[in-house]
Amino acid sequence: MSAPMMLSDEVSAAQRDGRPVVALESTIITHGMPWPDNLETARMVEDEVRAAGAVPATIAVMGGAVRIGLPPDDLERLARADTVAKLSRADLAAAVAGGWTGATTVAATMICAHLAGIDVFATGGIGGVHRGAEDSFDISADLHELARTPVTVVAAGAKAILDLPKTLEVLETLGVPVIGYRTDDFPAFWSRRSGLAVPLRMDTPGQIAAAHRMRAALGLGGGQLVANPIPETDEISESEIAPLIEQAIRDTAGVSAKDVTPALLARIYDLTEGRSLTANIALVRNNARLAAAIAAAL
Ligand code: PSU
Ligand code: MN
Repeated sequence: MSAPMMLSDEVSAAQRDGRPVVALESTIITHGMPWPDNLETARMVEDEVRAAGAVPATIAVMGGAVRIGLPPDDLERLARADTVAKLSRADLAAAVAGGWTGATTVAATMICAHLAGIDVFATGGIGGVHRGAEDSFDISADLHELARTPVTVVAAGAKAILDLPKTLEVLETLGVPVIGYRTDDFPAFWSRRSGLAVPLRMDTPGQIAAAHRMRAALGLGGGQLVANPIPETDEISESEIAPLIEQAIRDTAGVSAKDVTPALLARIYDLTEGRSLTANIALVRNNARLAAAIAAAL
């Protein structure tokens, strides 16, 4: 049995002609941003990829198939829907087999991108080790996926709601290359710097593409995390956001499992009066541009 997969016309044409393709996730649309900013952002991010000379492939599960590239109507349907499953490796097959509508997280998007032969993927920030994970054991499946699926993921670091030192430790344990793009400091999503050293640094898309190919040549398997800091003009400083993150964690006590990240993002949106969303949009667009350049280099 082969995977039920449906490519958009735009993506099939690009693959036929050997043009660069960038995968985009859909959980950020359904669980990461409010309507209608979510749809507007999804469109802007796709346009950012196109403007940079690549073709966007937004990934989701709809109608019993893995969808690679969503035509405008389906994108809008997904963005408007209010009962969409948040899919990771554990529930991807159940969702496709069961005909659910589901949004793919970083982990599930990597799996689907790889199935479709797409090497590069842009998102906002990956999931990681939550604060208090020593009690809750809440560690995102995104980290394990980076260790096993050969896709290069461009993100503005890991979301600052997480325990960033522990997230970097787990990435190191799992053998995931964490590459600072033109930075020596691991970016903290809304802020450019976390104060933590990033293990590797590269300054050109060509270097990142070469490292991606070399992992395959060496038989290493797994992906790479490219940590691309939010543009300076859009960042929220660490000193401003840190107390709001702590407040949001207190306010969402009792939320667990898959609901943790969406609840924290929504609370921080309120506490920053929407500025966290403006920053999130800017950083995703910035990641889309870099991902397109890496895909072109590959
Ligand atoms: N990047 C964003 N916003 C998001 C996400 C990424 O800017 O909402 C999503 C991704 O889909 C990521 C998920 O995989 O958050 C992490 O969820 P969890 O912590 O439950 O693994
Ligand atoms: Mn979790």
